[in-house]
Amino acid sequence: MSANEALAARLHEMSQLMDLLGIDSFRSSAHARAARAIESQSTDIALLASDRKALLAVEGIGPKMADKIIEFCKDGKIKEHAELLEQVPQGLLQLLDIPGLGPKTIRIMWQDGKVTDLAGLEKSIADGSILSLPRMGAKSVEKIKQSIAFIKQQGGAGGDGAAPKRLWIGVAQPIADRVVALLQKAGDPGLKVAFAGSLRRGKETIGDIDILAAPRTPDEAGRIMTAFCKMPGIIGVLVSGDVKASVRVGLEGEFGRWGNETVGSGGGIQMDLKMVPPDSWGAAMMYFTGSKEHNIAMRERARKRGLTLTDYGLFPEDDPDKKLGPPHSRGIKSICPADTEEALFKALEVAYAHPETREDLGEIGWKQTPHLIELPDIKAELHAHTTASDGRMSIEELAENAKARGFHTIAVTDHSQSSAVAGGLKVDRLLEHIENIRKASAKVKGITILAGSEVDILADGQLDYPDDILAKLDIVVASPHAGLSQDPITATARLLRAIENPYIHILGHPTGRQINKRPGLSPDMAKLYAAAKLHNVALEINTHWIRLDLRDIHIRGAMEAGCLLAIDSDVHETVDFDNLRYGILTARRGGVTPDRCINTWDSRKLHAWLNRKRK
Ligand code: DGT
Ligand code: CA
Ligand code: CA
Ligand code: ZN
Repeated sequence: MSANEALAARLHEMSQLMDLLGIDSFRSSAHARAARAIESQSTDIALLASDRKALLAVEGIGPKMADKIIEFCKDGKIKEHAELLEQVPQGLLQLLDIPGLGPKTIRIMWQDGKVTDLAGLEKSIADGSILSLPRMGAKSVEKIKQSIAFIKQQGGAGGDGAAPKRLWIGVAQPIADRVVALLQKAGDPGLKVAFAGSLRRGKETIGDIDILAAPRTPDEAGRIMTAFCKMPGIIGVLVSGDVKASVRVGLEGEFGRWGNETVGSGGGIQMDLKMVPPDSWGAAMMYFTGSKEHNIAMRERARKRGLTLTDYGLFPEDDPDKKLGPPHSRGIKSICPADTEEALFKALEVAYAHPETREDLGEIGWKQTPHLIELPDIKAELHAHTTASDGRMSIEELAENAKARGFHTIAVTDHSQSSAVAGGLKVDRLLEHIENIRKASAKVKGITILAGSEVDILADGQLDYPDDILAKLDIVVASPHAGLSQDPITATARLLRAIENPYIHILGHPTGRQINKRPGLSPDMAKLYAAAKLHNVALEINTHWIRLDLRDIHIRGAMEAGCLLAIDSDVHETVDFDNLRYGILTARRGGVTPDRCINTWDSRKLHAWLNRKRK
């Protein structure tokens, strides 16, 4: 966990503790807002907190909050947090891990039902006493029961209080693709079926997979439901009804080098299916794509215009207190077509926001939709390994693969001498390798093969080959591999020194983080962006789903600072090329336009740019 994540989690918990204690909701939501603000900061919080003014400039952080943040950075804790914690039974916090149970409901269970932990909650369900609590019907109790079963299976809440693990996008996506295809086949031709939720927004980790389908007849709906609940790979059906179901499916597939990483994720992922009427497809996709924050802001926008936005369409607001039930259920018609998202955006006079940008980070005020990068824009792979170091392909195989993807350029960038475990090349072997690359290049037609290296950035920022050797390479990707627990100030100096080297083109996986595994470096990103821009170095978006480094919020910062980006798959074996889609999603989340990504440039422009550092 990075310092930012740790602080955000702490503030988020403070907000939940306040809700549990019934402290006024204004203070609680101020803490929740501050937590979100810190999560989306690309600068390490310790650096930010060293300048109170910079901290106060962050939207969502006022003077009192700033003091708490500074206290956290100095002492590693917040006194008020400890005081809140003392007033709440330890076991209640466990209950917060149960999906669908919020602090306000838990407060009622505690105050009125004397529930103080999971065992107490299970008991009150078993003896039926929970039903005497306000707003607790048989249906909501059944939901809670299912959620408890689910979370126990996931290894959360069972006592260690650990939240269930979110799954890498690269593991969730192939499962979703398979299920979408399966449901398509179960329905009649032309059936609308798609994944929504965090997966459609391209988030780096996925809590559960949300699938929508729009059957046109009850018979078609029945076939879809059966196919979903009986599909191969199912390990449990949690809920099943006429129009929705939740199941758990096992993990599957070929995960390449990091295949064993999926062990420990509870062995599966939850998948929700929701069936919706075809004429409200757009409204349903919009609602279930989220994010929750985006939805709330869109609904607020509708409300200000005297309208109600639901998952069925856009309606005149006739029931502000929500007493009459959803408008569509009362025969009221949507004021605009609701079968596409575009129609709804238009009716609300909001520029269309691509799913990857729906996080309530300003997209609702856009004058026009940005032209975001797309997969077919990518024309070159500039970070790839061969059997000379730790890759699985020869130079020629690699080049043929790249050519098959329609690329005009492939860069061979094997590891440098200090990466001994990855078969890094000593200088004499590198020189020989360059010769081999030139020979392969003469043989394989129709693609340019560049002789490069992925050069280690040593702990002090020196590169792993002397300058006269770097000068012989067409392209240099410099990346940190070791010493990834350095403090932010040392890490900043290290990466800046690498960027200043006159031979480097790309800063590879700049932080070295690995999702769910290690936080990596937390350099001062603003300084990194400025230096990269000044020295004409592209910052990499490494597309492997375990890295996705730079991450979305960093990319956003780099775009705002005017940097160039490189979207590279760090290819070791054929399947790695397929990770490009995750890099593109992440890039789009960061607002990357094609012109700013060097992999989209035509061959002439790209090679001219590379050569500028070789004269
Ligand atoms: P995840 O599953 O944790 O990776 O994240 P999501 O975004 O897929 O969240 P999920 O599966 O709980 O819900 C799917 C979408 O449904 C979510 O993005 C927005 C919508 N949604 C769910 N709950 C709420 C809610 O309480 N309020 C609003 N406005 N929208 C919600
Ligand atoms: Ca989801
Ligand atoms: Ca869901
Ligand atoms: Zn590499």
